[in-house]
Amino acid sequence: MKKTTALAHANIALVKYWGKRDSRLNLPAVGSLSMTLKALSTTTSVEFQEGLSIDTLSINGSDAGEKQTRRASAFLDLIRKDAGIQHGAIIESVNNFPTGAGLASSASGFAALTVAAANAAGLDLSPTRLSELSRQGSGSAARSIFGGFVEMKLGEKADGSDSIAVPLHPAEHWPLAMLILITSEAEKPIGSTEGMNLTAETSPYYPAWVDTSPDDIAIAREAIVARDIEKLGEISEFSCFKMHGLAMSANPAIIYWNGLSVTLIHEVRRLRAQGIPAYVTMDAGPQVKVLTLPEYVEKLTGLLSEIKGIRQIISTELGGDARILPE
Ligand code: 2P0
Repeated sequence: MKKTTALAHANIALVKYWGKRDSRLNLPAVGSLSMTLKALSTTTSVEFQEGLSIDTLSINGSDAGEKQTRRASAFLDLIRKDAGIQHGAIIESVNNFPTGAGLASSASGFAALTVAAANAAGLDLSPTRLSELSRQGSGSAARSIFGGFVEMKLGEKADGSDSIAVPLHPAEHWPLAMLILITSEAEKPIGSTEGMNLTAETSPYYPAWVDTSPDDIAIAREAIVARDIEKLGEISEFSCFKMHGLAMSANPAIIYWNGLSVTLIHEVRRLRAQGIPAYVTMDAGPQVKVLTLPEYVEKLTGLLSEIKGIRQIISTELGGDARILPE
C-alpha cells in the first residue's frame, strides 16, 4: 500500500465550540465558526503495512506515547472499517508550532491524519465525508478540512452525518490577520475533552451557553459577509469570554489563563480604545490571539512585543484547505 502525506492548517474558532451532545460519535452541543490559519500547520504521513498488527505514531520525531497512539488508532479503525482493511499503520506527524498548549494541534493533527489515512487506505472521499470523519477524531478538526472562514454545523441526525463543517468563504473573501501571543509552552492542565465534559456536568450556566450559541453564529456570519471588523471582533470576544466564564463556572473551576494572559487581554482592549482594531480570542490554553486587519499587524506586533514575558508572536493570515502533498 502507498504512503500518503497530507497537510492541514490549524483553525481558531471565533464562535466557540464547548460541550458535546454525544461522546461516542463526538457530536458537538453547539455549532462553531472559525478561521483557518496559514502559519500553523501539521504535516502527517500514513502508511498501512501488510503484516503490521499495531499502529505506531511519532509526533515531531518522537514516539507519541500510549494515550495519543491509542486515540489515533481508534480513529484509524474508522478508516480501516470504511476501506475494509486490517493492516496497522506507521504515522508520522510534525507540527510547526508548540503542541498541546491551546494552539489547536488536535484540529490540524486530526484533519491531516484523516486526509492522509483515507488516501493511504485507497478511499476517495468528499471533503464533507472527510470533515465528518475528522470530527470523530476531534471536534475542531472537522473545521480544518476547509480553508478560509468555516462553519461547523451542529446537525440534528443521531448518526452525526450532518454534524460537519462547511466552507463559508475562501481566504480571499476578506484578508484578516491574527497575532498569536505565546505566553507559555507548558501543556495545559486539563484537556479540552475532559474540560468540556466537566463543564457540561457541573456548570449551572451550561444550558444558557447552549441556548445562546446560534445567535452568535448568525451574527458572525453576517459580519463576515459585510466584512465588518467591529461586528466580527465584538461577537468573537463575546463568545470567547462566554466560553471561559462558562469553564470557570465548572466545579472545580477550569482556568486556562495565566497572569500574562490577563495582562494581554487588558492591553489589547486599551489599544482598541485608542483606535486600533484588535480583538481578543482564547482557546483551551493561556495563549492570547488577536484578531486584526493586515495593515495593523506591524504596529500591533511592535507594541505588544514590549510587554514582558511574551515568548513568541506568530502572525498569520487565513490559510487554505487540507490537502495531499506530493511524495
Ligand atoms: C473551539 N476548542 O471551538 C474550542 C474553543 C477549544 C476552545 O474545539 O473533544 O480538541 O477533541 O472534540 O476539538 C478544542 O477541543 O475537542 C476546541 P474534542 P477539541 O476551537
